[in-house]
Amino acid sequence: MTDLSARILSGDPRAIARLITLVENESADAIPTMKHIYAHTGRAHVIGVTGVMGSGKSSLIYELAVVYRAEGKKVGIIAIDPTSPFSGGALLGDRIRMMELSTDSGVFIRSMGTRGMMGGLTGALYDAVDILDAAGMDIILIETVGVGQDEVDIVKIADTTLVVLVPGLGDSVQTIKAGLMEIADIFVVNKADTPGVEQTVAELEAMLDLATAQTRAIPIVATSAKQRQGISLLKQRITEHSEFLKQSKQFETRRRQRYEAELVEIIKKRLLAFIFDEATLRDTVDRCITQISNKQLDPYSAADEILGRILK
Ligand SMILES: Nc1nc2c(ncn2[C@@H]2O[C@H](COP(=O)(O)OP(=O)(O)O)[C@@H](O)[C@H]2O)c(=O)[nH]1
Ligand SMILES: [Mg+2]
Repeated sequence: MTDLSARILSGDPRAIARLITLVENESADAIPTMKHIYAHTGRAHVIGVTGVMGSGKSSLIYELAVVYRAEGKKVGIIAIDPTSPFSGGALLGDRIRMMELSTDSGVFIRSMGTRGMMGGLTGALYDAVDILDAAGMDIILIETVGVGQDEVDIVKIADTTLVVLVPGLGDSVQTIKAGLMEIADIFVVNKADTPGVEQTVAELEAMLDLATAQTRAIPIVATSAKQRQGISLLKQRITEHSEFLKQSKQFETRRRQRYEAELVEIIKKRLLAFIFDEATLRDTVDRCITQISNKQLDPYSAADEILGRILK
């Protein structure tokens, strides 16, 4: 047991922050601790919150956290900020309200940047979730801005995925990407204090009626994070989804998918490190690159050769 492991398991926020920084930096120093704490993971309910910028994801997360805290639950929050190369650099707008929570010892808030990270954020995000889980968080909320692959990847990590929409974007529902529709376990129509909420909910309902092969009706919850309305109902729907997962055995299926994705990330990272490392196949890689530039070799054949070296 490393000293850091013991501190993580006791829920020490400084230790949590330090270990997340280590995994973000892909430091080998994190690995012994990650191994030690792993047996203590798997308890937390992981909630992914995705949707377009400005739809109120951070505000909703804040309000949900308040509701969970009122029940005595410990809450971990991870905000994924694709624009920030720095850890700890939360979007400014989120900060003011989140600051209020950050003085609560039952809440841990972390922003993780994706830009400039080799191989993206995914590996570090799996680790961060495990760290918060081992540190005793009952609920882990992950905010992702709905851009690129992020919102689709979130389903691999989250037990429950919330897709947040807002009224007043006219044909917003129609323009939601198919991928985003499919990942929703619960739809949230936030900013219900603004005009057009009924229409958006109706459009969503109509669209969900058309969707085929559903094993469960996808709930739609209208909320106003601003006026603190619909938050308890949203929490209730999340709890119901969690119960549904457990009863239908989908919980296990989803968790297995998450563990597979996590394993893939680790193996991918190690394999690439092995291939491109100075000490192992770097010379072969450099020679292949030279031959590729001279058109003596194509990249596929080069990959065959390099992988052949590992597999033999
Ligand atoms: N009217 C209204 N504004 C909201 C509501 N929720 C959030 N906002 C505002 O919408 C803006 C974006 O909110 P934020 O939580 O940062 O959205 P995010 O980008 O999805 O995280 C902020 O100015 C919030 O104050 C709501 O329910 N009603
Ligand atoms: Mg936000």
